[in-house]
Amino acid sequence: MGLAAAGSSAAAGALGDAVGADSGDTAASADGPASGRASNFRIRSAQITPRPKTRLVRASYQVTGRVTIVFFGPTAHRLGYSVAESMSRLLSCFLVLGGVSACIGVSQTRGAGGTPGAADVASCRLGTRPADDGLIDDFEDENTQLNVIAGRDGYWWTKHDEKGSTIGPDPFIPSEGGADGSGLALRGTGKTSIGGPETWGAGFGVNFLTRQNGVYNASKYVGISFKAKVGADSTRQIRFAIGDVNTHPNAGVCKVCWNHFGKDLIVTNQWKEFRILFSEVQQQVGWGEPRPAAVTPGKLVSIDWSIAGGQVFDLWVDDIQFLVCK
Ligand SMILES: [Ca+2]
Repeated sequence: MGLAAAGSSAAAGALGDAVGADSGDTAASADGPASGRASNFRIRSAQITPRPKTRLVRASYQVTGRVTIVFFGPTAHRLGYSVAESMSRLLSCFLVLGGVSACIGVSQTRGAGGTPGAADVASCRLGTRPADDGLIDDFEDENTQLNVIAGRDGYWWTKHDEKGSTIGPDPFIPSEGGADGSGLALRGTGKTSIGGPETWGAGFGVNFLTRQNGVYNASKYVGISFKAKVGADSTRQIRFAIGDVNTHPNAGVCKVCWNHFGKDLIVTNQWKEFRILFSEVQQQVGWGEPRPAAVTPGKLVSIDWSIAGGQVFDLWVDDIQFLVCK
């Protein structure tokens, strides 16, 4: 998504950062300097034109202060709401520079430096709901394979470092006592060691595909939800992460792998639903190569829940689903 407004380069720059704008798909025209006061801006006219043979539209907004904002962006369908709405929101972000952070939620993000595989990340103005074909697993079938839906066929696995960290049960099968009164959930228990960089802890997760080197196209979804709780004596600090084409070694891209896009969570003793959008997950700071700006939903490899070193853990998850926009 590109946006630029001549006459206020600082403002355009700030917005460019917020929406991941790229100079290759932006344009601007103006016949005079813009006023720095947001209250001076009003939309005078708008023109939205589809660009033939592309998935883009060209939106031109004439505002007071004699500034024309020209916007090239994806079709309304791709972002899940109308171009007019998105433009209005972007414009609001532009006019109220203090609200730049609010712009990020509607942004697309391009991989830094043209990183291979970096792609669009959308989020939802009206919230999310489980996708009709979004169930990853509810564990009620008692097996160790995720639900075979929408091309997914992977199996659950555990991981732990070689410095003494543990995880069970073995075999790693669903345990009785699911969320919302259901029969089964996936439970991982163990203890992680304290030490140097090789003491990275333990966790469990699933690859979407059994095929080696397989990447799963989840671009029709916007995130993942799940329910989770921890046992009474467990750490509450859990990291949920999504491995993709740029972070998982199976995809053959990363030089420093395993820094998946994720979110650090506090999980309580009561079942609670977490909704994690692709637009909000981030790599951990300071390591990993490459380090693109966002996860690539079109090329996912895995999801997992991890416990860092020096913890006792008893983590339960259930009802794991892909999300779409409402
Ligand atoms: Ca269940």
